[in-house]
Amino acid sequence: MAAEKWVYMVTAQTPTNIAVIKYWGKRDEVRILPVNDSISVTLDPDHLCTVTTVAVSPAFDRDRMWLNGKTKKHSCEKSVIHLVTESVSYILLIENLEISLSGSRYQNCLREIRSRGGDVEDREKGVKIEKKDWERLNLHIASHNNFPTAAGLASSAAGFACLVFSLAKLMNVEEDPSQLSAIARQGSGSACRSLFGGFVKWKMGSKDDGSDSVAVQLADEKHWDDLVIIIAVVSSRQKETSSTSGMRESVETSLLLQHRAKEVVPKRIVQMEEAIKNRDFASFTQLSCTDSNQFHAVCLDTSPPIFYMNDTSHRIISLVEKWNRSEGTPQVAYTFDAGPNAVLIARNRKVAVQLLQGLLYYFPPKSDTDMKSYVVGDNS
Ligand code: 2P0
Repeated sequence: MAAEKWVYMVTAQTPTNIAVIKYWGKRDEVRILPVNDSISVTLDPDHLCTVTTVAVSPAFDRDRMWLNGKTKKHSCEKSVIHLVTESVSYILLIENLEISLSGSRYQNCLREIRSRGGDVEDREKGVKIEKKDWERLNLHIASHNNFPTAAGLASSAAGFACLVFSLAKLMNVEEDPSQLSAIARQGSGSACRSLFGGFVKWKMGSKDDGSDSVAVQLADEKHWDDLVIIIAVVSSRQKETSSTSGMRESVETSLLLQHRAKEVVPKRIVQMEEAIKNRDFASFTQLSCTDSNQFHAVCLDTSPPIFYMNDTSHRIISLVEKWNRSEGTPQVAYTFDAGPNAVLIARNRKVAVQLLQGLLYYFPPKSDTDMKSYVVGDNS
């Protein structure tokens, strides 16, 4: 490795994903192995996503990470780290935004990815890194979510998927996305599903080492591109019970979770795969809605009970249920993660427009700021 003070970097952008058959509960907390399979849809990368720049240099004295620095392009302020790739120029304000990488989830991801690093050579920039160098070279990581962190919008899914993906590119790791998904899974379970677009299944696997607990793509993003996803942000506050501690308490105390994992989800997974394959919106809606409701029932069955949805969430469910019944055939599917925000999946654009009109009528924004809270995603 040359002794020059070069910096070599890669920037990646990764979307978040929304589960339509939920992951809730681990059988192994360290390796992050789930108690059931799950299925998700990955959002359009231009909407809810994480952008991460990873950089390596012999000048870096330790691994460091900054989260959610304000992106500010073409500035040269002192407290700024300027990260440039071929296509993107990012400057992240780093003051007070450094986070610790000492947690086992970060350490597991970094260790796994470093051990798979390959040779990298960029003659123009004078960069020559050999496989063995990855163990001792230090990394700088700057990551930014374009949506509220830890508000039940799967920020950790996009975050860890993007971290693993960008590091794999930086280190010239020659693994396929499923193999990378098993590394991202060790950062946050749901992250493994964000390594693919379209519809994705996270197979729980059966091996103790987790090597078969990976994500696979069921259908790509073009397969069912009539669907429009609207996220109604009911609250962007951080949730009171983190998913990690919530699911631990559910595993320890909820009998419904045991029944769900063993008896209910395996059948639903088969039915959901079939519904996606056939673009069967009626079955898709029925499965998504009942699975979301059962996940929240498990939360209520947990001791002490966990409340992720609020009155507004419940009103949105009633509205959608009434509308679907009045039309005779489902128009909109709903699903709620570990928070009160509604993820609404309209069968097509026309329905999405009607849905937005309905939301604005029944939940009129009180201010311009509220208006901006209607975050609209679209997977077409
Ligand atoms: C899901 N959720 O399938 C479910 C539905 C929330 C409700 O995956 O402990 O942040 O990092 O593995 O991945 C949220 O859990 O939890 C989640 P960890 P994660 O999307």
